[in-house]
Amino acid sequence: MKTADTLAAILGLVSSASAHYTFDKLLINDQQVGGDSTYIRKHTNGYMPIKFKNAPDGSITPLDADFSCNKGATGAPQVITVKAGDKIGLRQAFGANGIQHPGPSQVYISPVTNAKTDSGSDWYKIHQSLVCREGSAESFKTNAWCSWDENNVWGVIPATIPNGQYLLRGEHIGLHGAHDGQAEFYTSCAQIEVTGNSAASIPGESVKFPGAYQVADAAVNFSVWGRSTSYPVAPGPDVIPGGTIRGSASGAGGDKLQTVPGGASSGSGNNGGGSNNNSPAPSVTAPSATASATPQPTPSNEPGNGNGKGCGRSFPRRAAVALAAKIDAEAA
Ligand SMILES: [Cu+2]
Repeated sequence: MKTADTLAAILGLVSSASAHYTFDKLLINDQQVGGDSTYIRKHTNGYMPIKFKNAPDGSITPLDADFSCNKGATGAPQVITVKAGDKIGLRQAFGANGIQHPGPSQVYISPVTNAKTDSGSDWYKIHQSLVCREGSAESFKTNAWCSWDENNVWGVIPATIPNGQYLLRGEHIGLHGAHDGQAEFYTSCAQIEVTGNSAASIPGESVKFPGAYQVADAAVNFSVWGRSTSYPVAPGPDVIPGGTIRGSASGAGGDKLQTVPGGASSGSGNNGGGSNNNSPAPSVTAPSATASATPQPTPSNEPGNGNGKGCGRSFPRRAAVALAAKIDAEAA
């Protein structure tokens, strides 16, 4: 690779990594409800990412007990009432400048007795966001991902879960450093109460946080810096029946939302989209996130992760130029 190309890649990495984020505002059907941290639990990790390796000073790893709702999370004052088909989003704090890290988003729920005080135990994935724009290896580093530049992580309340209180955990994983074991995890928990459903139990597989993600998982060691145009893996468990998958592994089919078949539906008798005009129209097509899996090509030239602490610290262009030259010298 020419130094200029390597430099472009590094600067792309740095700029795409310059804004860390966290989530503190709740959106219901794209409208904010409450203020900062009214329904979303405050934590003490600021906008710093959670990482397996080289976690920023003061942050945690995905193996830490606090990985469920982020470091030091404490109960929020209110619980929001929602129903099947509601689109629920966790919006960025600090100006909501958009997610500019390539990678998937997940939404999990854990049933609790008291959403203001309980910490959750069994977590079910109700939404998975993948790739929405089929394209090049270049766009796979940026806006091929559904969540690119969006200011919130969102999912849809399934019709297949019982009424009651839950913690709802939104998460985005930045993969720009994942080739070096430095995937970045951003997560916060909202407090919800589901009403109007008739399901007696939650379908599908549950996981624990910590525990759902391990350091060697393919989904969090995936390189976006090679020739890959597909993400044939997803972090954690399958989305439960009645949950939703946005996009696909390769982006083929575009930005579409698919409802995972199965599960007992609620009294309203559909897949969760019927009760709200604003909710995306679900389809009954089976998800294809893993169906089109292809082996990941071995990257020929991967830039390092800058300063070794991941992104978000100052990384002057001069240093990028020096690093680009060094990478090319080593590759030559
Ligand atoms: Cu970052």
